[in-house]
Amino acid sequence: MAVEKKWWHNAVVYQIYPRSFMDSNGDGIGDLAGIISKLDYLQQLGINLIWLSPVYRSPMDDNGYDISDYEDIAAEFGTMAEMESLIQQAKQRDIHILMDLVVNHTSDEHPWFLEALKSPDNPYRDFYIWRKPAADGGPPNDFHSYFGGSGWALDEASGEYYLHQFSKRQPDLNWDNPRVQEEVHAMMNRWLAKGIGGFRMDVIDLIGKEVDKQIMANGKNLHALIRQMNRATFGKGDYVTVGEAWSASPQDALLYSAEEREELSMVFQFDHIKSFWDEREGKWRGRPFELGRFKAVIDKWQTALADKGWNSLFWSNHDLPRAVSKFGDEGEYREASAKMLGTALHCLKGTPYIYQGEEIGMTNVRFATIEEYRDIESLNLYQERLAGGMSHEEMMRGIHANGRDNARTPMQWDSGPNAGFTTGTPWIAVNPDYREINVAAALSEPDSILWHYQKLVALRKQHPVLVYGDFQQLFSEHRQVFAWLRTLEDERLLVINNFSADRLTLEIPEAMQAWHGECLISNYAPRDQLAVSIELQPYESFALLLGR
Ligand code: TEU
Ligand code: CA
Repeated sequence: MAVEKKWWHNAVVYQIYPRSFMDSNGDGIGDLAGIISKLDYLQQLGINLIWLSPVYRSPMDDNGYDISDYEDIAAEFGTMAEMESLIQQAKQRDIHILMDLVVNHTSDEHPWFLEALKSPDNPYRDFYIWRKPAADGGPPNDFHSYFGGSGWALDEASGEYYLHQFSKRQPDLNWDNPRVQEEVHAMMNRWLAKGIGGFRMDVIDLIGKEVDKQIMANGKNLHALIRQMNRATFGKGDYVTVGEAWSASPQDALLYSAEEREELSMVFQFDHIKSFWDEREGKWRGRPFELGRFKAVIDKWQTALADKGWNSLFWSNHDLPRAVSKFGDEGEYREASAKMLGTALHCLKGTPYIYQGEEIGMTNVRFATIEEYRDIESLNLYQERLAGGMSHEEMMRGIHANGRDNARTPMQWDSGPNAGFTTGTPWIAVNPDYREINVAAALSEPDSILWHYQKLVALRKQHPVLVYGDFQQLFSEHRQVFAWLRTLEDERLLVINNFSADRLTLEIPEAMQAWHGECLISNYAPRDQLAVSIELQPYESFALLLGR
């Protein structure tokens, strides 16, 4: 049985990291007014959903993923009136806003936590997770925070420890407490009433944690909590909900996203990213990209979800390196490979996400010193890994390749000072390649990556086969080519991508040699037919709507 059709199935999501998108007032920090000023640009790109990384009030220990008031806007980003204006002005352009729902943890400045700190009897104490010290007075167990050090922090006043999976300024909420559930649901409903399109749910796989068993992801209550949230909030309307789930297997993804489960619209999982991380050192000692591995992971997900669940498609986000740097070529073939990656992404099954700047082929940054970095993860883990014996050079290589600030340097709007992002001093330095790589240049070049992306976004609306077609991999043993066929009733779409800088000859099996049709998109001369063999250019890719 096919999935039930939804309005957003053919939509493309654009992710905005507000701090780095557009600064309207010269303080060096992107803001809501800056986003509003770029809505026409986004409308022209054709996207219908914006995932807005957090703009709530926050001490910004983790750039807003540490929230001290879910119902107010950080002063540096603007006001609630501007947020409401953004929602309305986007809607006039048929764009809906997905708010980032960060409810695994709050900031340590959230009033709930400030109350909880007052005493173990405080009514808010149980909003968080407290344990007595171990026999030696140290943390209750050896659970480690993702941002370095113990995942337990001592509250000196009471002598108890609280759990924080991320920084110690991000205490974990206790989702076993019904009052936490009620408060969060009520908050979500007030946001929905403002007219947003739904939520992207930060680390949602962690909320069912079973702390004493050290089970953090996929705890036993996880899916019950999500179903309950669905019933209490977004399930009442036609909203889009995206669950960030680093831990998800395809089987888990079906639990989150299968229609009849009444949980979420889709999952946002990282198998294709994690498969290039080192088993011990994680992303700080990444493995080189290898297409075979990549194809196997994508194939696994395309096949497993098929028409029972719904997946997100992305090459990058605010936690990851730039797509073209990771999976393509930053140098000679930057444009060709960025277009190829765009084509591959939009021709898979699921909902494509464009991370800000991807549509112009922005690249990783390589700051020379650790002082130029801003991300709490890179800064903390630099200290921790060096203390553990890793060399400065190796850790810097890890940060250059996979650090989160790669995605967080300012959006490159033009070739003027600070890439047109700010008239002041940007909170993090602009990537020096902005003189060549910027929106103004892309807009004026008919062949640019930007117009290629615009075309891809439009194609998903025009051809249901891109949205609903079955996925079948072709040439699965090939080491440089990733190709597939999408089929929907009598429509067939052939997609061929050369994931390498090599010119190569692709031998076509006899049964396919006569295939021909309409070339929907390509990054070299359009092709309208196959033959006994075809010569592929470096990073060449094309999609052919096959005729009968
Ligand atoms: O990310 C979840 C998360 O697990 C990442 O921090 C991940 O561990 C890291 O990027 C990989 O090394 C979400 C947000 O997307 C991220 O920005 C937040 O820092 C984090 O949650 C905490 O809210
Ligand atoms: Ca600003």
